Amino acid sequence: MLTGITGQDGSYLAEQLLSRNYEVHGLVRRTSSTQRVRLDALFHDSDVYDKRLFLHYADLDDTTTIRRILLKTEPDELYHLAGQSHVGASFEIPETTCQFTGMGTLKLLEIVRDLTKQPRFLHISSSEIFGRPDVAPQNEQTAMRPVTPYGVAKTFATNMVRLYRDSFGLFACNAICYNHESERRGESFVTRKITKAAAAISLGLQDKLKLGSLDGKRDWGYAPDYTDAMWRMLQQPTPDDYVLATGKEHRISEFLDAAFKAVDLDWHDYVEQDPRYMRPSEVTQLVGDATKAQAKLDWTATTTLPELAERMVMNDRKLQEPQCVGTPND
Ligand code: G4F
Repeated sequence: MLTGITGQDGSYLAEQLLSRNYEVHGLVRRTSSTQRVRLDALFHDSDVYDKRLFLHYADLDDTTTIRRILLKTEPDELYHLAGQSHVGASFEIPETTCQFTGMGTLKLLEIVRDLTKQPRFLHISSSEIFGRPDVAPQNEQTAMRPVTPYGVAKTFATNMVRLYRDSFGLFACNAICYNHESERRGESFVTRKITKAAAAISLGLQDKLKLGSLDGKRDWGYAPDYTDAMWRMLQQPTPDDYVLATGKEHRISEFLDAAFKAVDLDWHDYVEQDPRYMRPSEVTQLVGDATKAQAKLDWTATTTLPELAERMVMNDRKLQEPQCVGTPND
């Protein structure tokens, strides 16, 4: 059972589980019906949809419906990936962020606690819990010092998962994920915004790219690697928390370099700063130490930043080419 099955991580995890012969169930919001594009291939595969992949309608705060679905489907594993995940937006909608990202997790844990057959539970936590840490790189023991509403909500949820594991004996794990991107990344996150713009500019469909602060550095990996680690976490003999990261910190300008280089352009000619995309506060020095995941899960993030950027730009060119009339860069 997956919450957030229509998102980037949910869609990759669903594919990986299906390829491992799982029967996969996903919770979807009624309003997310137009957001199923990432599941399109599975949805239109008559051997998969409604045979090995099942979707159920339930909002994260609809505990009665979720309880009913869990009682009926009796999942072995429950991957909780849903929530308001945009850090910038969390400053605009802190209550909604805490309601879904924080309380949504607690409500699920409460339901699982009452089930006779309890599934193994995975919560997708975030490097945002570390906020402005004293140490770099961070590991599972690093103190949580969030500085964004999203980070505060994730800290609450992460601690609740630990509490339900320690106090109520749930097989509950936190995947403490650093930034992970892909061709399926939402278009408002900085990497996808950049790759989509680089592709559009190279096709003559866009002139400028407006961004917020370029001072940030991130530890950026490739999303399917991270969902694979999530599955590995639930196959362990005991529940635990794991940092999932590449261990490499890059500036936003390095991602810009790689993305625009993939289409033979120089980003300095196109990028403008726009205060609308600046945040009231920013995390710093977020870079993860995934030694434990490597040792216990036999997992490492392998995709490099230039590979990731190029892959995303080429995919965005393919998606936008049909809109392009005439020769690119005429
Ligand atoms: O792409 P971002 O929005 O990612 P952010 O804030 O690091 O959060 C992502 O990663 C977290 C860790 O895994 C997740 F928990 C979270 O759910 C999400 O997936 O922003 C990255 C950086 C920031 O410093 C931001 O200020 O890019 C900077 N930035 C500059 N211009 C921009 C923009 N970010 C966005 N979204 N849009 C801009 O125009």
